[in-house]
Amino acid sequence: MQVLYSASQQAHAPAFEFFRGERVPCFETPARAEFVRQALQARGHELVAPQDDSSALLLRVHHPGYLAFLQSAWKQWLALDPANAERQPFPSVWPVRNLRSDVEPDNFIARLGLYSMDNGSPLSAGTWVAAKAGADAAVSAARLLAQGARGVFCLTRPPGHHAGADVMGGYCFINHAAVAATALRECGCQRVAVLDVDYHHGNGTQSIFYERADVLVVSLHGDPRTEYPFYLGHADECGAGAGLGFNLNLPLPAGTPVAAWFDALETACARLQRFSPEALVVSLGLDTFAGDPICSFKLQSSDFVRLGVRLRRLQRPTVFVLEGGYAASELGTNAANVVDGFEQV
Ligand code: SP5
Ligand code: ZN
Repeated sequence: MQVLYSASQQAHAPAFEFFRGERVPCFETPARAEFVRQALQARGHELVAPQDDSSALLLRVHHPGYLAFLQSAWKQWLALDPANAERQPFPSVWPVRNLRSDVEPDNFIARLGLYSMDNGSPLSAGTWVAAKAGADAAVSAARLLAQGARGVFCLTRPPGHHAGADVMGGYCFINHAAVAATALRECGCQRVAVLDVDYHHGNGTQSIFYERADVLVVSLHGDPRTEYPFYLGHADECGAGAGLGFNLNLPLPAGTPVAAWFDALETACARLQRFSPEALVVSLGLDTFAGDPICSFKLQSSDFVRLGVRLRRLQRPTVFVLEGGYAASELGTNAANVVDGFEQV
């Protein structure tokens, strides 16, 4: 399988995030992509550099004000104080409920809060460059599918599925899966489906397509009553307006056994087949792995082969977009297992 990879995706390298009130080393590291790259190359998959510029398409997924902020955020942070080069900005105030989000404040931290859903999306000097490279990869992947590829893998990081039209969150800045789906629609696919198998609900992807019937979003994830992102991902969220019936959430309790996870995958696959998409985007979070340090599903490395086999049986041209997965040293094996399962059938 062709693997879209850009070395720019390593440019996003913040040092810290917050966990239980402490500043801890980031779980989402450049090493993750390196493990995936090495494993895929070792199994004979070909690395391809993204050839497309996603700039125009990005404006169909994200709001211009958000993109402008993201693109210049580090420069703005340094403008406050050159010593900030060695520090990280975190939001500390958010325009919740009856506060106004229609006026962009002048204060940088206030703008960061306006465009964030949490304090869990650490920024660094290379964040924009890395996330943009992921978007370029997503557009290139769509083009490769349009040219006849059956499967393409986007080795994106930072991940993307928590990023909404105008908000970053959960280590995500640009929603690469949404970019891929939008690019596929543009390539002439009438119906595109997104299947999100990350441990966490892909709130950004759901929100972006919530009122659309041409992009079905199906997600299997930890129940938001106990799991991040907490405020979206319940089973009664079915889409709205023209999109009513085109969003399916399958929340599962933390600790769900492997057999029950694959049962839910069957439910997801049945909905996908009824929709009969001309292309499929898989938000491939590998944080469902039993060894993941921040998640609580139980998949073993061999289960990722089974996932790949099942996805191939859908018989849809498929773009895999890497999302979460924090057991870094096993991430390569798990990603390559999905790809090999997909190509085995
Ligand atoms: C893309 C992706 O996987 N983003 C995940 C963001 C999760 N951020 C919140 C982390 C909360 C960690 N809770 C750990 C509980 C450990 N028992
Ligand atoms: Zn996740």
